[in-house]
Amino acid sequence: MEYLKEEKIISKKILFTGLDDAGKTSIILALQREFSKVANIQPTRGAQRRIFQFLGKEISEWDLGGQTTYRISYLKNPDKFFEGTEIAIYVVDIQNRERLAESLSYLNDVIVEFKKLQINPPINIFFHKYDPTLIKATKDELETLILNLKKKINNIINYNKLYFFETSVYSLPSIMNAMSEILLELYPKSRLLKKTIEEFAIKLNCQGIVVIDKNSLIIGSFFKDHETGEILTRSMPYFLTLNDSFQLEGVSQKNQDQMVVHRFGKYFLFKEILLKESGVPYYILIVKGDNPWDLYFSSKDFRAFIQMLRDIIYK
Ligand SMILES: Nc1nc2c(ncn2[C@@H]2O[C@H](COP(=O)(O)OP(=O)(O)OP(=O)(O)O)[C@@H](O)[C@H]2O)c(=O)[nH]1
Ligand SMILES: [Mg+2]
Repeated sequence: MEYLKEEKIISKKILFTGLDDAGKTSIILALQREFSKVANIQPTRGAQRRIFQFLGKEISEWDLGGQTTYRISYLKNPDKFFEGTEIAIYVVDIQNRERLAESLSYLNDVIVEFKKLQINPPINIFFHKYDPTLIKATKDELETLILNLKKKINNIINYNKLYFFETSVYSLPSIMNAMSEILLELYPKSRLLKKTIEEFAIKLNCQGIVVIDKNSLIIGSFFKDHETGEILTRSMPYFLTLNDSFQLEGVSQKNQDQMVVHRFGKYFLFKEILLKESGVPYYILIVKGDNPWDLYFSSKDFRAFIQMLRDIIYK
């Protein structure tokens, strides 16, 4: 009880809700790069909670299993399940057209409970299963569907903080970008992080930088242009996965280890960075078009940059 009380004060509650089979748990697992679990996913039983760190603060993540019996119990006990929500993520399976109306109706039920509890968290609606293959086959149809859904939601639901995203577990950047944007909103210091990263990139003539944490959440980035941003965000999950696989194989990662990929005449440099002894690792991916790159991560400027990140995140 004491623990719960304390947790309530120090951690921020983020709530995943929506119908069963919408893809909530898959999104959470994909961010953790638990792909074998994503492939064998089972319906979530009741409320599953996990605590994780984001920018040095605790986030308490609630994944509410969406089967009817559970949904009824959440609506009956809103103070147990919805109370204290600081961010809500409402997942809609856009491929299941037959259940769209049911999904919007439950969204409305959740909002009614929020209002009764007198809480007003941002509700981020994920139009999920917006798969790359589907976009290829039926782009116009999909766009019309999303547009109509947004209109409908805005018409039938009276809530001042609704935000929309299109996501798919088959496009990791879609989830990474959405979740990062949503979580960074919680941290006023995220603007300072962005500025620091930008200044460092310009000073060292980098074309792009992404700083990301263990949960695939982007904590800041800078891109010279849109194309560089696309390449970096698209390749980041693979660098992370490759890095995971080295660790799984028991290959110890020494501090000076880095991965370098040469492509399009550019150097992509990836490195794990520890901002705190025994703390969670962060990762940095840099793209530089020219030399010198070999001693890059041991440069004085790089060390100063890391120190600045450390100061912003932990002080
Ligand atoms: N095509 C496609 N399928 C997905 C996507 N995300 C999840 N799925 C599939 O959707 C099904 C349900 O996924 P879950 O993550 O278990 O859904 P959930 O919302 O957690 O369901 P409950 O726990 O019952 O509330 C699984 O078969 C997933 O493989 C996606 O982006 N695209
Ligand atoms: Mg689930």
